[in-house]
Amino acid sequence: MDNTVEERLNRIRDLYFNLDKLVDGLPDAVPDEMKKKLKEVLLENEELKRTMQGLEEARPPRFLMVGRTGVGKSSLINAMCGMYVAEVSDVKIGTRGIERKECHANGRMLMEILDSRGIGESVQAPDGGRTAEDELQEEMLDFRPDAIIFVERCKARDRLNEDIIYVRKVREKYERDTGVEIPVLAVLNQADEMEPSQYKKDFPHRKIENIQQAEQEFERLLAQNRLKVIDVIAAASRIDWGYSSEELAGMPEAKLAGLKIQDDGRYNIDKLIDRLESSLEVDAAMGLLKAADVEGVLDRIAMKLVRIFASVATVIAATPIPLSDIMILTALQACMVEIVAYISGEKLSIKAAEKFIASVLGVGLGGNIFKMAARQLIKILPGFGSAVSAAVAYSGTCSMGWLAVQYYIHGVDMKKLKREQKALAAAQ
Ligand SMILES: Nc1nc2c(ncn2[C@@H]2O[C@H](COP(=O)(O)OP(=O)(O)OP(=O)(O)O)[C@@H](O)[C@H]2O)c(=O)[nH]1
Ligand SMILES: [Mg+2]
Repeated sequence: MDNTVEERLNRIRDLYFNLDKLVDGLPDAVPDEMKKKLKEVLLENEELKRTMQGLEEARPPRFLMVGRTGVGKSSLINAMCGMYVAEVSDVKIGTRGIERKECHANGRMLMEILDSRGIGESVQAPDGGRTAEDELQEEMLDFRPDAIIFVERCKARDRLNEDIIYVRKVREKYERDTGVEIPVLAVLNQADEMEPSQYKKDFPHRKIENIQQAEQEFERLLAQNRLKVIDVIAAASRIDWGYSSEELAGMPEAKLAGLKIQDDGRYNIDKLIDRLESSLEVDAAMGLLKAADVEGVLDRIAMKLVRIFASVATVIAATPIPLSDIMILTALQACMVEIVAYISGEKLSIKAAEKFIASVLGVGLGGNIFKMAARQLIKILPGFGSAVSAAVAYSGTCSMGWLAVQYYIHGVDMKKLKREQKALAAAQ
């Protein structure tokens, strides 16, 4: 696998525009009517279209970060990107410490940040000038953030109400001006500082309990002050890059981008990205996935496609499929497996996908594997009567997709996969 993530993402996108060819490439054993039906349901799927368009139009997400100096806003950006991100900032806007920044690494813009530390400065300046809130408001109208990331220290007790009210006002005013309800994610950073603070990794149970208590307490304050958020997530952004902050501050961008993580003290950053991703518009969501942790992005996109294919399977099953036609589900799964393999960097090959399915289901190759696979499917999937239910179509397609992701993207070998699959089936 020598191609870059960027290239592979482009390939997935191109695939969408050739979905009909992919389906046509299914072997002759799959009747033409079935191919026609498959093309229809795939091309009509809005979620698939949105996801693929998101890949096509992926752009760096824009976040408004609100949090007092030193809560770890810059560290959080690094933690999300898994890279030491250079902040290229405009001149300060106004007088209240609002900054507009582009986050760069390896010559690519990963995200845009409007950084506001101006909480607590909503009183009018002595000269009768504009408040920090006014300035932020104006800047937001131009910046058009996709989401607000509201950062506090997990340990903080003071001034929380004041901060929450500030964010609520900013959000409400933006909604009045634009009609847009911006999603807000509350992050309680520096969760590693919670007691017992000597544990920096593998938090013991009582530390996790303390962290969860802080989340609950913050949720209570949010409710009390009527600020609606997507979620409250306690997180840690601590990363040791092998250099002191003074050394980092003086480092040229090219060197910063090449820094490797020496000690990874991140906590809950994955969860945070998931929450953000699911509440952003699709083009920004895809941009976030691309910015965040390049290793994980293929897995996330592949699993997203698997869930979409599983929902396509339920559409197919919505008009109950007689058992004689269950082959259409196997054909759909073969297309899905082919796409997952392709994302992993393999060549497009329906033969390889067929082989994978045959192997998972334990049927021999040769003959009409779709028919055999279908017969096998009937045996292993529970709940078959005379027709396939939507639930079974969904879970069967999901499991097949999950197995393909494990095999192609994570390189898990087939023997191990089959053991896991047996355990899965036994648990059902
Ligand atoms: N222990 C711990 N320290 C953190 C964490 N996140 C940030 N820090 C430290 O907190 C300090 C401030 O972090 P920054 O990321 O510069 O904070 P900031 O919010 O960007 O600050 P301003 O740019 O001044 O507004 C630095 O010394 C970081 O190393 C964390 O999750 N855990
Ligand atoms: Mg900063």
